[in-house]
Amino acid sequence: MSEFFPDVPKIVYGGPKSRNPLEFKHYNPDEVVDGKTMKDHLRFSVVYWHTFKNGLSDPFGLPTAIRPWDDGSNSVENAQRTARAAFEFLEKLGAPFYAFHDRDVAPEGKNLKESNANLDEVVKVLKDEQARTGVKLLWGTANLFSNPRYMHGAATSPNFDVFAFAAAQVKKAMEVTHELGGTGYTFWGGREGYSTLLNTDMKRELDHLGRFLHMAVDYKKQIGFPGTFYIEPKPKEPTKHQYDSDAAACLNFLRTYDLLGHFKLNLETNHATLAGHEMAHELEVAIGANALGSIDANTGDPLLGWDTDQFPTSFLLTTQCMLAIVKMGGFTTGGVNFDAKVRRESFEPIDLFHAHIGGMDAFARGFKIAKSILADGRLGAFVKDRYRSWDCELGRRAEEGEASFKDLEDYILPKGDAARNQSGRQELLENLINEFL
Ligand code: XUL
Ligand code: CO
Repeated sequence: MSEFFPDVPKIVYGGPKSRNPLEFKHYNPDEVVDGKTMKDHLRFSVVYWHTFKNGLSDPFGLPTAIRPWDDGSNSVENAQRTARAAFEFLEKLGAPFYAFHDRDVAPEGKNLKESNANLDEVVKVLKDEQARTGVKLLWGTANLFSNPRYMHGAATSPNFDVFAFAAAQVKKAMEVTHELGGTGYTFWGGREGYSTLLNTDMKRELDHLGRFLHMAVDYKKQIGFPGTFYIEPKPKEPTKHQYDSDAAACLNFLRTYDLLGHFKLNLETNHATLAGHEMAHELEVAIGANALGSIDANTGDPLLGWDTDQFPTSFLLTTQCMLAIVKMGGFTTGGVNFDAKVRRESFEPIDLFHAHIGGMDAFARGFKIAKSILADGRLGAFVKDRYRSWDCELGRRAEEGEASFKDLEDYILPKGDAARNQSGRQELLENLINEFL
């Protein structure tokens, strides 16, 4: 089927020497690494909202995107045609997964009943297209931020009717995600945060969010949805402060409300940098709590202070991501989900292919570099050796909670000022990473 991208062939692996912009240079889906194909290691996913629905407007200008499948109407037919275009794209790209918000795939009706019926009509097409192509749903989610009803938040709205509406919307979004065999369901905070503390009872809003997520956990059990629940941190935008501000804040929230056993984190690079962290930091925080589930792969612009959602092309960035993910043992239900959009000036459909091919290649290359760094072993050995002074009897007891301040005083007093440090060798290690890039 070649209706919407007639000039684009199926994208194949051409190898690093290929000069064809419509071939992969590094991502060879069928190549087996450690008994698993690259396709299964990386689990690439395309997002519906940016790739098929985003007109590329910005706060200063109108949409620029040419999207032949979209007639601009709010009709179910338009949504169904968009779904077919999406699957032609996914099939040609060879992406094994996609992700959506309920309101990306189907238009909102004049009430919830009509919106649900619209969704059902489009889900039929998605189901057929999934069966036809073998493409799977990585995760679904509900858009609890675009409609003006959510101006004060959804699960944290001061308006109880809005809380109830959001609950009903998530209930339906979970049902369709389950029906489509989604491997996960994501909760991004949307407008769960505040613009000013002057009008906000923060503790009460957080309690409401905790209750909301417990109801979601209960409903997950009730319908037998086996997928993973993800929380996606972001510090700001659209609100001044989003409650799920970073990985550590999310983990604290989940522990406080006794939800940690039910959620993993979906970490997004541009959200990490908005929070003042490197993506690698966020990954380490999540992995340390055994809570890394999936990533929204993108990158920000170092000179712009907002969520520019650009496609990741830096091998250093993808290497850092894949080092953490490989060390964790790889993805289970999660994947590399390109929550990224082409620039407003890249308005033609072909730009969507260039963007995804580049992102997939960057991650494939990062994956291979990470594997080489780990196989080389020098980096891991350096870190292990840096802590070797702990590998003594008292060090062991201190780590295991069996030593007191008095024990440590007894140990160190006779040594005098004996604490001799060694160089952290940051520059040496940065050079070592460059050996592999
Ligand atoms: C917003 C963002 C969302 C979530 C899904 O910055 O990342 O698209 O990934 O709601
Ligand atoms: Co995201």
